[in-house]
Amino acid sequence: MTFPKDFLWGAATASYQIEGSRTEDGRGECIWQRFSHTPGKVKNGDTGDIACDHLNRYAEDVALMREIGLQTYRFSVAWSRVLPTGVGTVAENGLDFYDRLVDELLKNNITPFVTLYHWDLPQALQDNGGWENPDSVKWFTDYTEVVTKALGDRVKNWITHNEPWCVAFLGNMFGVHAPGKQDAKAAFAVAHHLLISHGTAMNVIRQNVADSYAGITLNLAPKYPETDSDADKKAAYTADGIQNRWFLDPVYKGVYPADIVEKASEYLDGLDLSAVKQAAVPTDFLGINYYMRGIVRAEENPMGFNEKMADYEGVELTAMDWEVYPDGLHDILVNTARDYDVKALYVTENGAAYDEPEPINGVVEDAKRVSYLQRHFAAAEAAIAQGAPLKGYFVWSFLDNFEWAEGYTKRFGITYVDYATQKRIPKRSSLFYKDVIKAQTAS
Ligand code: IFM
Repeated sequence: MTFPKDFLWGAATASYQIEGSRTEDGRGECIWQRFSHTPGKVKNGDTGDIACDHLNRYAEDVALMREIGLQTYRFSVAWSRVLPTGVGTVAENGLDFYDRLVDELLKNNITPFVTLYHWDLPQALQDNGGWENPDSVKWFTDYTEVVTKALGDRVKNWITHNEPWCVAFLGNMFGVHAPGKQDAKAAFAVAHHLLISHGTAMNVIRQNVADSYAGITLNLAPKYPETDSDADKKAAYTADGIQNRWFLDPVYKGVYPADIVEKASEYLDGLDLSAVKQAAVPTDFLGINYYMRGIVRAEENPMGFNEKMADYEGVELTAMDWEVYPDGLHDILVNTARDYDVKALYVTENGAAYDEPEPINGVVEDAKRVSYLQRHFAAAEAAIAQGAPLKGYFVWSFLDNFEWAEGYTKRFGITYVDYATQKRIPKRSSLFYKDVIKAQTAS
């Protein structure tokens, strides 16, 4: 493989998934704390109370990043660690943690990419309507003000939101993520306010951070028609509209896709859709999280389609039962660059969960993940050759961690975490990644 010399190689995590989040440490409760402590919501009753204890072990973790050779690290800030009730008084000790983390990264020559919102809304704000409340735009803008003022002298790379589709639909329509609502109207309202708040936060970042480099991360999935029939093609276009265009069009064109507005009209009542023009503040880059494709066929139901993610025989699956489909990464990178005015693209997440063997001689042999990454890197390389302006790649994830509703049952890390002892143990994939980075950055 040959990537451009200035290509950035990194790994990603998120606050609630690794830090350890107890209110005793001064942070305010967040919606994932409430959700995971509610019986029946997360497998085995797992919570993020301790997670990877990164809050106390961040220096050791940064040393490990350096050992792998990571050039960049994407992490998120826990809103309620900085502002325990989401607004108002800043918890200085919370902010200090990120201050120390950033300094440690820079000391080790690792460039931080900071995500402002990766799903852990302060519970106090949820109690006040959460992202359904139009005031959420201001709450998020004010929070962005606090964080960028504190870290913006050293952090140049900012991501406003992580995967707003998941926040809106997994959290509010399907109820499998916090806050656990099952209300389609609420989900569309949440998506609307997330999009507008992306734009208002972009303006704050521009104001507070000299030489800022900022964008948003979307979980995009290419949608393929099951057959060549016109009906299936149309259905695939609709599926693309709901997951991809619903977010891309506002961010890059300032409008919602008309076909989906029409199809989803019953859920959009009461929203001022034109306000989404505020989302179209020019970005420096788009982050794409890629995990899966959709295979779509026409069906007679309100949305006109049915989508499957590889529920057929013989297909290669990860432990999440997600199909391994590297070509989808190639396609989504090339198609997004073709259809939208993106200046640069980053794979801000890609990786896989597998049932891992026990460590042998201090290494976890995760051959499947090595092969997964190898093939996805090759797909990314092919997309660059076709003109996609891909500038970097963040493997998900640096550490095994709290995989939301799956708790600790799914391990995505290139580093194994023994949760009983908090020992970090390298997986073969981190050694493979180290070799890739070394080869690609050798001058
Ligand atoms: O763990 C998540 C991450 O928080 C967001 N993107 C998908 C990952 C795997 O499910």
